[in-house]
Amino acid sequence: MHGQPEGEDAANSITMEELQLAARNHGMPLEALRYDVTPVGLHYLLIHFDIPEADERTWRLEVGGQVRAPRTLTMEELRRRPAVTVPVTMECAGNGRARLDPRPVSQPWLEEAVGTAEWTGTPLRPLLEEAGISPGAVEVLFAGADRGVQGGLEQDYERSLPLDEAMRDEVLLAWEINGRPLPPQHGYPLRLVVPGWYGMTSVKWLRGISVLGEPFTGYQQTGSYLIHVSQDDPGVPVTRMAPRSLLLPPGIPEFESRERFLAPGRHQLRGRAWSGRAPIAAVEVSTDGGGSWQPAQLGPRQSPWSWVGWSFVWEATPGSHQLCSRATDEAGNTQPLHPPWNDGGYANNAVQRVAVTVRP
Ligand SMILES: Nc1nc2c(c(=O)[nH]1)N[C@H]1C(S)=C(S)[C@@H](COP(=O)(O)O)O[C@H]1N2
Ligand SMILES: [Mo]
Repeated sequence: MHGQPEGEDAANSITMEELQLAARNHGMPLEALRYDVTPVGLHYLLIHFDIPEADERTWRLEVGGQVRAPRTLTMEELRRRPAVTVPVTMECAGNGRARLDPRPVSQPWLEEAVGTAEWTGTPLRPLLEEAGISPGAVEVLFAGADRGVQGGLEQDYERSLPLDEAMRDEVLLAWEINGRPLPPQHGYPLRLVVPGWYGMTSVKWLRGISVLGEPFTGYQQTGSYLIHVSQDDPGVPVTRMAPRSLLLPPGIPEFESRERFLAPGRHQLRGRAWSGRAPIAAVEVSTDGGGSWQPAQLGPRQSPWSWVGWSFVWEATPGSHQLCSRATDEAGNTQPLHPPWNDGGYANNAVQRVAVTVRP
């Protein structure tokens, strides 16, 4: 569970613990929304414990559990398997957490915990098929080589997927990002990539895959990543990304407030939109804080798993404006104007608000 800041300043003051997390992990600067594929150093980063020591020459991936033929693979053996490269938009489930009131204490993301990378790796499914999944298997567990204490429990970072989700064609064991070996912070030498799901599913520093006959009950599955709206709520697991759109902030920023300044006249507003639940159907833009909405133009789709670009022509008039964008996916999911609260601060896809002053 996550704590909550107490007292009058709770809504505004960041705690030292939140600052420590924010200084280790970082978001994607929103101006990087201009790139179809996020340059590696600008992709967001979330690491629960420490980056583990790893050497690809001695790295081993253990595949076992409820399978006929358990095996151990070296990186060389993995690289000899068929490889694919897929652009995937990944977002942290805690994105938007710091906008909630009261604010759950954890990594205090605003809306920048996202990035799109081209991952190269081998599909997981054939590997599981070769291992021979036993009848009665229900989940697949993925273990990282990083270890720490969270919620009072010492643990390896481990997450599971239902068997049918793990067997989807797009699930990859990846060793490259944007055409280069994974850097230490993104999971070197091997990570799982589960397109469409929030980031916690894509286990980094992957050292073990275990087929389970019972659902996994470890901390990152049952003590975390559940949407609870009250104390007695058993909670709903966090799974696929809710639709979200972001606006590339126009003009120039003020250093501290990040408020934008821009000249009057015609401006092309640009941004990105994604959903892990269904393709993006529409993006709308508001220049009055969500009072009225107009359709944006959608750009070409790069891959079913990556964001789409959008644009909108704005005739900016002098004065103060609040720019917002709102995405809707083909399943009819859309972004709320105000964030729905939950105690872990997950999946807050409320519309972004960008304050702009238009002046000559
Ligand atoms: N082993 C391990 N895998 C992990 C994590 C972690 O702390 N340890 N963090 C998860 C979370 S919460 C997110 S959002 C993504 C972030 O991936 P990135 O840092 O490559 O962007 O990795 C996931 N995989
Ligand atoms: Mo995350």
